Amino acid sequence: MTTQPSIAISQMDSIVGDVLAGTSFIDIHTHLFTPALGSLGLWGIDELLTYHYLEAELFRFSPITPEQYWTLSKSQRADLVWKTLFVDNTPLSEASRGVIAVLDALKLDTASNTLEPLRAYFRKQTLDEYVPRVFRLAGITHAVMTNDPLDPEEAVRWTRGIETDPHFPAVLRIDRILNQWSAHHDALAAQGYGVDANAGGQTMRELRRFFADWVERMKPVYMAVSLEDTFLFPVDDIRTRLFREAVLPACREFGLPMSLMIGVRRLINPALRLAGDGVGRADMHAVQNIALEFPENRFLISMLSRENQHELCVIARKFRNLLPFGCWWFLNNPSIVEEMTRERLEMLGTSFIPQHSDARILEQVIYKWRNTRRTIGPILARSYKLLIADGRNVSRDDVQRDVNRLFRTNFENWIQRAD
Ligand code: RAT
Ligand code: ZN
Repeated sequence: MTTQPSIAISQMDSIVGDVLAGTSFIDIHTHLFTPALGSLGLWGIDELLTYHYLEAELFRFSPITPEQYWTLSKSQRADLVWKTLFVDNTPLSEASRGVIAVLDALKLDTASNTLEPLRAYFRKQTLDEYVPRVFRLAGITHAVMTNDPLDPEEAVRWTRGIETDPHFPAVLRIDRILNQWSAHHDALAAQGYGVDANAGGQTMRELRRFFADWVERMKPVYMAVSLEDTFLFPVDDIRTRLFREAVLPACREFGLPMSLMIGVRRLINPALRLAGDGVGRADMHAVQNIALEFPENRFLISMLSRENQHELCVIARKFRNLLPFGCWWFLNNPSIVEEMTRERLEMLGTSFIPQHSDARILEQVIYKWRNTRRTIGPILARSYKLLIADGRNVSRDDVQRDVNRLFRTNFENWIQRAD
């Protein structure tokens, strides 16, 4: 039992808000890169405005066709997005409001008619000072990366060797291997591994050797894949075999959790490119079967469809090797974050990770984490108020312990636990 004084119900919102503001989080899934990976890392106003979430919105407001849009230069695209979504229209959507919040946090003009003054500001920043400042503004200590060993631009940098950066832990992302083996086994072969199109012969052993080499090179904190809404497991296909015979054994060997992000419906509008993906409800039998078949693997799980969230909570209650995380992509809107977080607290207590940013552009962590704190604060406070009403005092230490768990130690324990 707590020895600290109980928080009065009337103080709860402000104390929870305080604790959230005063706790630095670990951002467990981003598409950011350590500065050591050079031009792979995106930042600045042109990148912020050409984020694919905003590109999708642009085509709802502008008559430009995707084909015309892709012929423009990056700065022309940014100019068009700014004029369309921020000057000619009110930036009310979550992604557009995010740009406003970033500009405001950096004390820049949020209603500028042109981008030039903003560009001038970003040109003056140097990453060694700017990255820590952005992390401070976002209230995070770490941005976990997404690293693709079969991306030619990225692989060459890792192979040459980069200095590891404790603030940007790596993640071995294996979509190309698990989702498109037929298109990518050649790339593995080109890196010197004896794999073949049918995943026969030495393939599994060689793929495990590939993982061992990349684990050594990247020192990842977990392995990851995103999967379509149609994903089923097990089925009689190459992916099931790769998963069973190479990926999960490698995770066990190196003590790494496997992250499964399930529910994307790829390129429902191909002309939009990265902005063209959609969502579909997935069959949760796949998650259940995986959890049951591999009790010695640990899984981070995020479902993209709102309709899958309740089932995920139920399955997580039955399988301690599953850790639900994040309100991913189309779910990262206050209305849905609210609903999902309440449901998770009610069904899982603090045994989940409420959010990750999925930031692709450095400064996005500022608005994404600010919004998370703003949305989740009242949800947490509400749970404590209910607990007090039911007869248990809640101290500031209790709140601090829970916030640490949700936004730091659940993840730290998951990536360190060797059982
Ligand atoms: O949220 C996004 O930016 C998506 O485009 C995806 O990258 C997704 O988060 C993923 O990791 O596959
Ligand atoms: Zn992502």
